[in-house]
Amino acid sequence: PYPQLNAEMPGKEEVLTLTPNPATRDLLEHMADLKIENLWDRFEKQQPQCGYGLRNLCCRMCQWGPCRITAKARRGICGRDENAIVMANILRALVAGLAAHWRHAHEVILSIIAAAEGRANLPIKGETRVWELVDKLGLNCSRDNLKEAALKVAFVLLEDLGRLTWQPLRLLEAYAPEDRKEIWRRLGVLPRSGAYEVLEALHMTTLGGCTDWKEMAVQELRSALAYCYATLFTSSLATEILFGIPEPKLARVNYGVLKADHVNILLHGHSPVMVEKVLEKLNTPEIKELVHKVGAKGIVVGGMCCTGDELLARYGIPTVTNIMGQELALGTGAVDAVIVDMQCVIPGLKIVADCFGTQIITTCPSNRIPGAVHIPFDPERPETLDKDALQVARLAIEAYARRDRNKIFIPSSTTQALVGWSLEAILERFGGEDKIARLLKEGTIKGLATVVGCNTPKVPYEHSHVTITRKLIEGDILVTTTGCCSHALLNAGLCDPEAANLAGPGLKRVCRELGIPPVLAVGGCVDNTRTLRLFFTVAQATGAPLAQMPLAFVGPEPGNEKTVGQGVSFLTHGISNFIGFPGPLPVPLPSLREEATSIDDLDRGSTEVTDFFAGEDLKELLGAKIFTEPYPELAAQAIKMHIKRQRWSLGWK
Ligand code: XCC
Repeated sequence: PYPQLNAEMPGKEEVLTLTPNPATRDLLEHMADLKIENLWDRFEKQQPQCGYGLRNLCCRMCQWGPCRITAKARRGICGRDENAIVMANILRALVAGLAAHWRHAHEVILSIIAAAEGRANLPIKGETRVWELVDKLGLNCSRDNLKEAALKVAFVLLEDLGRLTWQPLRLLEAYAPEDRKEIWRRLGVLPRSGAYEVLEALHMTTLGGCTDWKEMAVQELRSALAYCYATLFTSSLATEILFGIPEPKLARVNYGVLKADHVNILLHGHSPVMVEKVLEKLNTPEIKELVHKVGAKGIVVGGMCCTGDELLARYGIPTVTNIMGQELALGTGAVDAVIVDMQCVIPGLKIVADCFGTQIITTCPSNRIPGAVHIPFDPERPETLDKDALQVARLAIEAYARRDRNKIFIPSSTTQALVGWSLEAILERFGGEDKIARLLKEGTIKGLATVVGCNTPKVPYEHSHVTITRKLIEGDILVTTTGCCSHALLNAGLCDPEAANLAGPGLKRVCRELGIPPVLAVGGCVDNTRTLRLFFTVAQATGAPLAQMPLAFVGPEPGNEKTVGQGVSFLTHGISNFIGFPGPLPVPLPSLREEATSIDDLDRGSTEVTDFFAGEDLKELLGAKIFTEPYPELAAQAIKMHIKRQRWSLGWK
């Protein structure tokens, strides 16, 4: 039998001690007092988790199984070995994440089409982005017809989502650095489209399909490029076309933004199209009158997860928390309604909502929740969008009157942040990419790291995100952030210009001169492309190849299947990954390290696959590899060493 792993999993006590946001602690204790269950309670009940599953050594890809690899049974029933099983599991996780971003991109692109054809009452605010794409894609458009241009761009993006015959991705051709394209061509990993690569990965991994793990690894890289250019770039750029490119602005964040005597509405999910409309409706005289009628003093809108990040970046709408804080937010008893779109809305949200009479409104047909009110947005039937958004707004306000308001507990803390760091905003504030290149070369800023991703109950909540980031900025490394990690860093005050005090001398000086924080919140997870484009631009300005630059992708608390593609996207560009426990790769688990000689080799999961991604093979092919380190202090150390090594290789002191 495999050794028990639960000894490594943090219990509630450890979470209470280490989690950096005092509001989290207060709410965890408050919910325990009220005897309301949350994900930490369920996590405890799941211990010990399956050792085979933890190592990706369990195969469930047919109905002969499930099979698992043991010292006695070295192969599954069909004959698959551990390498093929592990690689297939990782590949399937990556394309599941791809499918999620694909659906997000699809909704936003169809919304542009509806807007441009005049069928939806939606704006096209990102004029600059439309013309940039027209030029980069070489489209033939008349300069005085924005709608026609947006329509043409949208159809190209749509093609990248779904093309089934061989042709390289248009967005990859338009945005990827030339030296990278050459490497991908040589490796044969250029993708056809988002949809095609998902289907091919599923096809390869089904019973009796591909059992050569190396070919599946090639499909992993190909799928990651589809993920990056066909779904992340498309979602991010399409959203900018509709709603504009964010600019820097001050905001307040954290649970304390909720107000007991206001209607508190949380917006949650990823695709911000419907909620943009709802925001518009919340400002109408009709809704304001309703607020007055239900006896509230006003409306507080707060954001969660990536929809929250989008609205924070664009409008400075306060964010509250991330995926693992969603039950805690409702645990305040102050939330009247949560309007959700797609992804990362956990079922536990509705369970806590029912304890307080909070109204949950679902707006995406893919994300239904039993017992929630469903008012769907369909970009192919956008005629009812205004009416539906008004109805959503009305329901959210009316919930205030119905709810029991005796159990409200709002932790007082709020934090200031300077947000809205689109690529353009960063370049403008620095005075261009050449300035950033100079600061890097002379060593005033030692490197650039993006610290991103989800949360996982397998490490003390938000502790890794905040600890690593603090250490990096102390070491003069400028950090960008998105997604759930950004909520941790925002609430910890690291996105406040005042956090310059926590930075090393070089970074501190730069932050003070430019009035920026040492951690730049660039948006939702699809906006990792903003960081990627920043990396491309700065590398080009220094004249160094991407793979030699002092850059890092850091995902300390991976949770969702979507995180696999994020990391591998950066990897394909020659940017090494630093992943916390439990990474998507089967690496020796902490409890096993000391005992590594006394346990069966298989305890590592698939050795060959691990060696490929975390060893020198991939480094040789792509110039980057995956490091896994669950302990945040050690992870920060490893990242700083990596940055140093990269600088040495360039002859930068
Ligand atoms: Fe979801 Fe995007 Fe992960 Fe957070 S970070 S858990 S994917 S909300 Ni994107």
